[in-house]
Amino acid sequence: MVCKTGVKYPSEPIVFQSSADSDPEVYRIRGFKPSKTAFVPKTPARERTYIMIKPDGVQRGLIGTIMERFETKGFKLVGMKLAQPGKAMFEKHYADLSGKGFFKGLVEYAASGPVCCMVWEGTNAVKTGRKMLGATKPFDSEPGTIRGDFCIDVGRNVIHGSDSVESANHEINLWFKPEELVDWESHSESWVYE
Ligand code: IDP
Ligand code: MG
Repeated sequence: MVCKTGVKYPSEPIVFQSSADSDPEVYRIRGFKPSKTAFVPKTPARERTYIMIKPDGVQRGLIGTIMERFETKGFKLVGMKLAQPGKAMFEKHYADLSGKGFFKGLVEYAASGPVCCMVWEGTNAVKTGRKMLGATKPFDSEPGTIRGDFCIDVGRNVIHGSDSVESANHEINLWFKPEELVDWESHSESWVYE
């Protein structure tokens, strides 16, 4: 088998190509002709998610603690920066909530201090990231989740995480230039993935 494991963005499934067809020794040992059926990899596609520690999380010194959770989970950090872009950026970021009564306050809160912007990569990173964050309202968040452990009010819920692959792609493009994202191979890859 020839195994292609380079992780690309947007992520591609791992493709295995049989080399046995052209190898008479493999054919002799097996004793039967290799199947022509395509090999379907069982590993789901890798994803990237946009995670942002909001101004309250930054002010309260939670950057290290929150990053540690994603890092020790096994996700790979591919982009990170501190930013304080102003209200217009958050109006774009939260555009889908512009009709909500809390929108103005949300934008003011988000723009009130630096935010820590991150892109984390891994299998099911979007859905898993949401589980790690917990529910939007900290009261509904389970202990063990970030919001469940570190906050009380919905208007000060310390962290943002993309809610779908589509919005992750949109948010990553909004917050990061392509050259700010780093494609690198983690030495732990084979200790995190089967
Ligand atoms: P999410 O952050 O869990 O995706 P959204 O519904 O997308 O939740 O809302 C975005 C952010 O808006 C929340 O994280 C929270 O900071 C704020 N928010 C949501 N609902 C309320 C509310 O009822 N009052 C005040 N702020 C809210
Ligand atoms: Mg949301």
